[in-house]
Amino acid sequence: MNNGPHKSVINRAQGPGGFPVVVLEHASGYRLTISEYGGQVLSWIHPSERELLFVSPTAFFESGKAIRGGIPIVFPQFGKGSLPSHGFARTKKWKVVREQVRQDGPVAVGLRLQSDHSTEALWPYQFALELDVELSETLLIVLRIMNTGSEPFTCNSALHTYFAVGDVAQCHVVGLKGLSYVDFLNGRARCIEEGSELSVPGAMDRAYERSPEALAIHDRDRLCTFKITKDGFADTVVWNPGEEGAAALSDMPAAAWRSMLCVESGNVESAITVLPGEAHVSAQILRAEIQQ
Ligand code: TA6
Repeated sequence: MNNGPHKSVINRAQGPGGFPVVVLEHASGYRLTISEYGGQVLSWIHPSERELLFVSPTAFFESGKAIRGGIPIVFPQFGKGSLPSHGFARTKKWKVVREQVRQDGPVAVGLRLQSDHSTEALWPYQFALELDVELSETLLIVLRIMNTGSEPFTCNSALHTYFAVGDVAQCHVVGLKGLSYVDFLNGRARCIEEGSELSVPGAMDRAYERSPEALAIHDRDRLCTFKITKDGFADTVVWNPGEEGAAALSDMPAAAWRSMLCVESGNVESAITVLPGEAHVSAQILRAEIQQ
């Protein structure tokens, strides 16, 4: 039972760039904003009014361009390749297909994206994606990838979460010890994570393979711990562009590299194959614990 002073409610609004957004408010005081463009969570606010996700102050909010921050949906390709970087799902307009407001449970919204001529011109398969976002004292995101065609397809998927941190150099990630990872900043060298706490003092771009269901990010600067629980996402990507990398991005100030850390649940090194008529379901739960 929610005993918070707030009421659970869902509102529609116009977000940055005029993109329609859905705003979820939960009785616990947590709030969330999701953009229909990209099906992208843009804001997740703690009851203390602290923003928990990073969105670049110079992010683009223009059709056809990816929004730098929040929780971009990566599909059907991770990273660079024959398709636009991280695929096309994050630059398409999704449709709100479900809203659920309960005073004694999560507030939820469902969005859907299905293949069309524009996607089939890029990637010749029929699919439907459904994204379920449930806000309570945690943030649950479920991604269903359905094969609505007659041919099997193989794809990547990821929730490319940009966590807001005080100073990334004072953060570390726990749960990766002993895992094999691909180091994208070192010619895709395969290495083994030796440490029980991964510090991110600067640029880093690694895909940890077959990572555990539970990981944590400890932000010693803002006295905040993010707990990540995942299912159906085999890998975890840890990315920070560093100052030079951020300076090379047209939608991120150089100094902003310190204020974010991407820890992404994904099927990156382990692509997924979906047979006709079948669906692949993956989920991630985020919890923020702030030491008051
Ligand atoms: O998730 C890490 C990564 O693949 C990095 O290599 C970097 O390219 C980042 O994603 C951001 O990609 P984007 O296409 O959003 O600029």
